[in-house]
Amino acid sequence: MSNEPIVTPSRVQQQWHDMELGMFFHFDIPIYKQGWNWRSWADLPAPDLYQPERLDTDQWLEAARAMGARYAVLVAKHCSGFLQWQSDLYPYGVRQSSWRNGKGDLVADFVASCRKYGVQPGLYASVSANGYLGVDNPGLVNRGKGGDDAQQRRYVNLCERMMEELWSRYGELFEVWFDGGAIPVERGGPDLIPILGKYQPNAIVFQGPPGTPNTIRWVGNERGVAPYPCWSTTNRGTAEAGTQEKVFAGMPDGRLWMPGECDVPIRNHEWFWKPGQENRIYPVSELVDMYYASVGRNCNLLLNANPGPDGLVPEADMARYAEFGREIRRRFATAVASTSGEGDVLELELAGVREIDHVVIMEDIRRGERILQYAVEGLKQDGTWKVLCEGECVGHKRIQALAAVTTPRIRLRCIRAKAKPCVRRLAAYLVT
Ligand code: IPT
Repeated sequence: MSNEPIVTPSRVQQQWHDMELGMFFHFDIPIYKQGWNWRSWADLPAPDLYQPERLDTDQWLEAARAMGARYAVLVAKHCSGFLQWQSDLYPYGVRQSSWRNGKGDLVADFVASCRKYGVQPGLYASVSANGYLGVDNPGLVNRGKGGDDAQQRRYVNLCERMMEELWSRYGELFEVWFDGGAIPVERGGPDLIPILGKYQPNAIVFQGPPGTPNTIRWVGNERGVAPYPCWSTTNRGTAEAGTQEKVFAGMPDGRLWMPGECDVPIRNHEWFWKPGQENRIYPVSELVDMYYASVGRNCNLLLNANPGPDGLVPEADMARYAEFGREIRRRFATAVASTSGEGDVLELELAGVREIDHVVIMEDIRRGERILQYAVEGLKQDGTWKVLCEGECVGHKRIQALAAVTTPRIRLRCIRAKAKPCVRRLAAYLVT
């Protein structure tokens, strides 16, 4: 145990952890020009191609609800540079399309549906790439090479105004997403922290520029799998830190609360709709594995939806979200028994000799991630304890499947901790 103060999440980060599941929505003009690559830096899809004729964002939110997502993040501007709101900034967006006579605003529809469904809205608008403006990672003009200060300043100024539009028009946003992060101002990046502070002080920010409050981080892959252990604390986000696995795993003694979010497409490796890929939708068993490897490892799972050119989430995908949501509820709606408490050892009576095959542990993260190593043990008939599972990080939630065991009682034994463990919930389940 050390005398360092224990790092804790902000109030909004606590809310974010409790949500556990979010739905990502990838939709952009390139789905109307299959095969086009924004990095060709030519032949941009003409705005008129954008015709989501049956657009119904309520149907999108039905998908989120069926899965059990409590927040949703819409791609408002992806790498193409096409703006899916009524922007005044440049002539490439919904305003230039004949869809809804140039009056359509996908962001407005999306946020309204989120509010109607009680799902917290979030918006993705990356500043690291823009096909229309010739910008590429890490957010530099000249296709990522930079080298033109005046042009870079114009781009950065435009980004700031873009975010001002997006963050000021649609009410409170729960999450703001920077794909690939945003380079710091000193390196030619946009000055976004004051704009966030002005319009969205409470937003959770994925890969915000260094110094952004309420930041969350990437886990290093788009497969829905967090490393284990995966601490919420770290010293810097992945955006500027490169790709070392140890950064993705966080650091138990990190100074910043910056938990991991696992973003993953539902169609293997495809974020955007493509025709004839219903056979690539992950089966429920794989989605459940992802859930265990994300929510079950102290992260949130942001599962993607890819509405098609008609503006609807395809039926086959809809069915899968519902199936996935049902399976999670089936597994974890009812515990055999649960308890909470403080201290190095916490016992859980199972109300008789019961069969169990899963344990779920949650720390009271308002007091930090205190547990550094633990074992869960079951009482045997001879009165001794048998180790059922072990681990390091618990944090918001740890889910572990066990070989089925019959026992009257289990206990959580903390082997190492930063300070007295505070367990919000220790629960046992019989899932299979
Ligand atoms: C990748 C970015 O490099 C990373 O910073 C993060 O934003 C991630 O996307 C989110 O999925 S790029 C991707 C092609 C791996």
